[in-house]
Amino acid sequence: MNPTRRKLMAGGSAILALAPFQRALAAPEFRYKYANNLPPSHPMNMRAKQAAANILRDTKGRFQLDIFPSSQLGSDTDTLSQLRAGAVEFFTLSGLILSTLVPAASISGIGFAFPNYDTVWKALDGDLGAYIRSEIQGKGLVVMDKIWDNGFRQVTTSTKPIDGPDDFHDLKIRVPVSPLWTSMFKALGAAPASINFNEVYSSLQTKVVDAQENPLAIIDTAKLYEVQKYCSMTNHMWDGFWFLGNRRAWEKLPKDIQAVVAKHINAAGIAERTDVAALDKQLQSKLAGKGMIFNTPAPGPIRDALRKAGFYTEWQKKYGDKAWALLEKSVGKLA
Ligand code: X2X
Repeated sequence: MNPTRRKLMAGGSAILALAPFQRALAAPEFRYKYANNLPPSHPMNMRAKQAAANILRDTKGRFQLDIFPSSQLGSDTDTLSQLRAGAVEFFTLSGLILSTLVPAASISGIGFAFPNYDTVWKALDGDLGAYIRSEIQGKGLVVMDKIWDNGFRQVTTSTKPIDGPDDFHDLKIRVPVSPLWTSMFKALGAAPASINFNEVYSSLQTKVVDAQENPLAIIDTAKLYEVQKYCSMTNHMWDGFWFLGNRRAWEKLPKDIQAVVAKHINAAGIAERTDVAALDKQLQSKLAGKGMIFNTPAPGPIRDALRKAGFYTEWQKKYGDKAWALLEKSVGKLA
């Protein structure tokens, strides 16, 4: 042990005096904000926290990722603007909401397109995902390779279960701010209201709307069961979060730091997919224990209602034949 160190260890006050100096030495060169709309207990935030720790370790303290869950920095709509302006460096956003900037990004949310997770990951880690990412990059944003899971979405209401397409008629249902969501629920005859996620709990509580739709992991972690009675397992669409970055902020990072950040973010995304799928299997009984009443309507009649309303042909036209062919290559004929 060198003499200085021995002296420091001998006197507690000397160690205390050194503490601020150590902090200054350890100050990260880059400190970036990552914003998202989900509660801290959701697997997305749990895994992001791990990724942040791994990144700090592997960059030897040069890069610190500060996580802002629960829309602390603003609604999704606001945060997308902040990301583009560089006020926030990273943001996870549903492709469906991102479609307000990148129209192609909502194609993964087409109603009843994906029968299961296998098909989802093959498409999103394959050609369809590559196409969507190139469209996102075309709008000047950075996007990580691996999309994170939100999940298969289920309908909750405070009024009645959804047994078939007729139960959607005039249903006051909250949908995220996205043309595809509004179009789909209008096609089912519902009365959708576009509301950002940070206002969903209070909108349900004050009965601005009677219903909403989200995967079980969100119904649980955002405590929507406190303000909703019925949960109908419609599995009407799959949804995922692209991990987006501000391009100028990204390009400021040295290549070796970029590589460490991308590696740990993508690995966390893969782990988060497994977490959400596992939760999906357990949560029905947990939520039933909290008083939610579950039912599972047949998907066929709801899908037929969408088809009859022209939903698939309308969106095929909007996305264009190239994008639609990439989707159908993974999931089969839709229209
Ligand atoms: O807003 C929602 O419902 C949520 C949390 O699922 C999305 O981010 C799309």
